[in-house]
Formats: sequence, structure tokens, C-alpha cells
Amino acid sequence: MDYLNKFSLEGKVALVTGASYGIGFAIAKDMAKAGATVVFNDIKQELVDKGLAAYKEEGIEAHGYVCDVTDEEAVNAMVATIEKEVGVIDILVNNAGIIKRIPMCEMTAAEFRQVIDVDLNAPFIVAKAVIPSMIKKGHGKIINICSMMSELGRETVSAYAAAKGGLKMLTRNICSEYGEFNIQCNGIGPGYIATPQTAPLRETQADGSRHPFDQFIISKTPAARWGEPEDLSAPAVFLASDASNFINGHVLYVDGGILAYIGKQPQ
Ligand code: NAP
Ligand code: GCO
Repeated sequence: MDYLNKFSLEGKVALVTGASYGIGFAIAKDMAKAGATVVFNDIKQELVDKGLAAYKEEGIEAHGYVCDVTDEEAVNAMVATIEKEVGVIDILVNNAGIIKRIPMCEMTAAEFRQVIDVDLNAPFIVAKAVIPSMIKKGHGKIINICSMMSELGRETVSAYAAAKGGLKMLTRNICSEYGEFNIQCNGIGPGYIATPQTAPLRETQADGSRHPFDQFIISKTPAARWGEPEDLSAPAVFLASDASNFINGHVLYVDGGILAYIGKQPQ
């Protein structure tokens, strides 16, 4: 077998949740380039339509579905429809996610629960929906999009850090429970990536200076730059391919070195 075939996703069906744009879109795009049939969902039809057009512009015939990943009934119905219309899901990327940046003591329990619902309960719901067919098929790949906040805390992101820390452990538990069925479940832990989710942290200030958080991240990242969604897509293809069949329960941090670095000393 040609060595590079190990990284091929030819003949595989990949579901990437919340992939009309952002990190999910970049990952799905490269999975398609590696040979996968791409399926994605979003909450609103208009976003699914926008996503389909964006994939088409890249020469990709994607399949898009409207589905709120926190709604178990809707997720089960979507997976059944995908299996009928496209095929059994070989690769799941739990990418859909939200963040609320609120000091913990000002955050309502409902706001906390909403973040946990999307960022932790939903990956459980979607993984639970696809695993039975993966077992029947004799293989499967699940990739959970974790975070720096799977390892670190910071002000105002208590719910998000709790969810992403839990998602790291859910990743390890799916590995433990389903590894014997040739299902590999790993995480990707992105550093700080330039997407709509982090746009508020990068806004140019009224005086034209960079956002303080923007400067902070540059000082904390050895690569001295924000990541781009495209920095994550080849690592995702690797974890979705046969090249990673003996990697399980691992979180691959794609962070430009943040987790290894104490931060640039003040000049
Ligand atoms: P983003 O730009 O905010 O995109 C998130 C996507 O998830 C959107 O398409 C959104 O759709 C979708 N989504 C949200 N709630 C959903 C739900 N209930 N059902 C279905 N889809 C839903 O975020 P991103 O920066 O690309 O992040 C993607 C993932 O990477 C998230 O899990 C995030 O936590 C994680 N991450 C991001 C960074 C970063 O620096 N950007 C770093 C580490 C980890 P709508 O537009 O309809 O809401
Ligand atoms: C924040 C950011 C981070 C990133 C990412 C880092 O407010 O700190 O949004 O949480 O989104 O998760 O890995």
C-alpha cells in the first residue's frame, strides 16, 4: 500500500458538527480533500445553505442538515437520515461549541448550563448516536474539539473550562469503553484561533491599538501569532485516518506552544 494511503480518508463519511464556518469548516474542507464525504449541521437553515455554498466554492459537494446538537431526538433523527441518504458515519468531529465570557459570580445557572449543554452534553449525545453503527461496521473515529481550557482556567470562562475539561475526560472514557471495537476517540486542543468566536478578543481599540488580550496571547504563544483554522485541519485528518489507529484517548494540542511556555518576559 502506498505509504501516504495511511492518511487517506477515501470512502469514509465524516460528520463535522457546527461546520458552516470557523474551525469546523476548515477541518471538513481538508477531510474532503483527503477523500472523505463531508456531512455537517448547523442550527439554522440559512447557515447550512451558506455553508453548502462555501463548500461548493471549494469544489466540495457537502451534505448539510439543520440540527441543534443539544436536542437528542433531533440528533438521532439526523444520524438516521445521514445513514439513509449518505452512509454510515465513519468519522465524527464534535466541533459545535459556544462560549460565554462572564465572571462566575455574575453568571446565572441557566447561562452555565447552556454552555455545558452545547460543549459537553452535545458531544455525548452525538457520539452516543454514531457509536452503534461504528461498532457494527468494525471501526470508527471520534474527534472531540477540546481547548486550552481543557487544561487551564482564566477569568470569565468558568462554564467553558468546566465543559472542555469534561470533554477531555469524556474523550478518555469513550476510548476506554469502545477501544475494543476498533473505535479511536481523541481530542484536538486548539490554542487561540482567529475565528468569529474569538473576534471580541482581537478587536482593534478605539485608539487603533491592539486589544490587550490580543497582545497577551501573542506574548504567551511561542509562535507569536494567533492560530488559523487551517492550522487544525491536517492534525484532524491525521486523527481521522488509519495513520492514528493505535492512538486513543489522547488530546493533541495544536496551540503554537502555549502550554509549554511561561510567556515572554516583559522587555
Ligand atoms: P464559532 O466560530 O463560534 O463556530 C461555532 C459553530 O458551532 C457555529 O457554526 C455554530 O453555529 C455552531 N453551533 C453552536 N451551537 C450549536 C448547536 N447547539 N447546534 C449546532 N451547531 C451549533 O467557533 P470556532 O472558533 O469555530 O470553534 C469551534 C470549536 O472549537 C468550538 O467547540 C470551540 O469551543 C473550539 N475552540 C475554539 C478555539 C478558538 O480559539 N476559536 C480554541 C479552542 C477550541 P451558529 O452560528 O448557528 O451558532
Ligand atoms: C477565551 C477563548 C478561548 C478559546 C479557546 C482556547 O475566551 O479564552 O475564547 O477559550 O476559545 O478555547 O483554546
